[in-house]
Amino acid sequence: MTVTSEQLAFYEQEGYVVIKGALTDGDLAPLIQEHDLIVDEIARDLHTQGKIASLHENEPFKTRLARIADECEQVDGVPDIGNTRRRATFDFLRNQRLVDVIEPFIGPEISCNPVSHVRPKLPGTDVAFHQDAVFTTQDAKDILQVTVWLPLVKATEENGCLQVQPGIHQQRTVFWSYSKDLPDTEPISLPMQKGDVLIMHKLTPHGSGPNNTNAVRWSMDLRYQQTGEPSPRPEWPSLIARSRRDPGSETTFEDWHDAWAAALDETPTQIRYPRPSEPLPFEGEMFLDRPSD
Ligand SMILES: O=C(O)CCC(=O)C(=O)O
Ligand SMILES: [Fe+2]
Repeated sequence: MTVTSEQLAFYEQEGYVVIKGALTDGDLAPLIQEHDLIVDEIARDLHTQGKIASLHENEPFKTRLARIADECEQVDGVPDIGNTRRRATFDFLRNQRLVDVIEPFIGPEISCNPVSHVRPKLPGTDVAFHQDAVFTTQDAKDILQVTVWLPLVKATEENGCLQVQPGIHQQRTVFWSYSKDLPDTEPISLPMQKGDVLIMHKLTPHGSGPNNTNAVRWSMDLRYQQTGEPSPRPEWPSLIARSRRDPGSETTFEDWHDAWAAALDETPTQIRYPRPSEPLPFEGEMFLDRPSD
């Protein structure tokens, strides 16, 4: 699937664009199966410890973790990508159809940085509005980076699909203390089907309302940037998803796996970097410079 010039223009204007049907069920199935297995492992572990009475084995992917969480308060998610470091997840981060969608936004030298997550949004939970530009060291604050958000189950208003504040990126401002400073504009909801991919500017405020269903709104939120630029979280590994200049430099599963294991040994929990206390102008490139078409 190629991204059209209309979609690129929409992105530059609005600060987000949904590419419908960018991925196939076959692209998502291994990732979903892998997370189904991760949930199964969590269930067996808690059951062995006597913390849940049932394995909830007959529940499908979209509800099983919620039923486990109902029984056991300590369950509020699953271990993240770098902690589990599984092969289908790695393969997905480099999925050619996914990377094809990203290339028009940041160019052909593409890294996935470690501010990338799997997110099982449980019933009742929401996500406060923020810009992704705030999750960074000051060294990497100006990099060109896109957020790639995609659902693993259908995302609806009812289960708390993503919401964005269109056009705010054009203020070229980082609202570091977002809860007190973000502009107060009406957000729009972005219901999405499995296979749809949202590309979002790092200055676009977004969040999501409460999940008012009894199922889990599973999604991935990933960050891609140009290879060689500073990482917003340098203590954890990035991976080279595509290099047109030097395909041999693309990261292998084994290297990615071992880099995460070593990095988490050193720095097991996320560092929260100091943030400026006031909104500041964004000083990086807003968009990829591309020849006008
Ligand atoms: O999935 C959500 O509800 C919010 C995710 C988010 O903040 C992000 O993808 O950057
Ligand atoms: Fe975010």
